[in-house]
Amino acid sequence: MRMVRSSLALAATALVLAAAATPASAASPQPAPRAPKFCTYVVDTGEGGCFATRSQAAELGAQAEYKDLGKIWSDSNSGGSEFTFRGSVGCNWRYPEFNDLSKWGWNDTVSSAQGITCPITLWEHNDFRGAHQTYYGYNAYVGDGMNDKASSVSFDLR
Ligand SMILES: [Ca+2]
Repeated sequence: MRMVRSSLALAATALVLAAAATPASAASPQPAPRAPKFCTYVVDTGEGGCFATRSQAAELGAQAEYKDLGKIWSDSNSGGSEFTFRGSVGCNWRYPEFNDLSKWGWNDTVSSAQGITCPITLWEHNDFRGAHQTYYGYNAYVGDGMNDKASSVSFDLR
């Protein structure tokens, strides 16, 4: 999210101008930043949720048989909110549960990604469609081609 595209910068400028032209709106023209959230989804059980702290998120599905498949962040350099995909099945599997990031409010916002147990593939559209890119290990920035575009995630080897 933080790698601001020029269209977003223009929108912010328009907001400032609109606020200046309206005497009643003395509040900050910038929307307040959302507090970071830490989300976990356990594919084996279907349990998922977002929490205020990383340790709360880590408790969800912390059983030994579950592995962290990979993580995504809403900002570059693992900043902003964090989402951990956890499961016991492992790699080379297209988890149908991960076909639509908007289910968790994560559509078109991923800016950094980490393949942990598996490489992580980001897809431009939901249901694993459109442009896609596979990331190995930690990537501080997913690149201009995929920034703020991912709508589904898979862990299949490519
Ligand atoms: Ca998208």
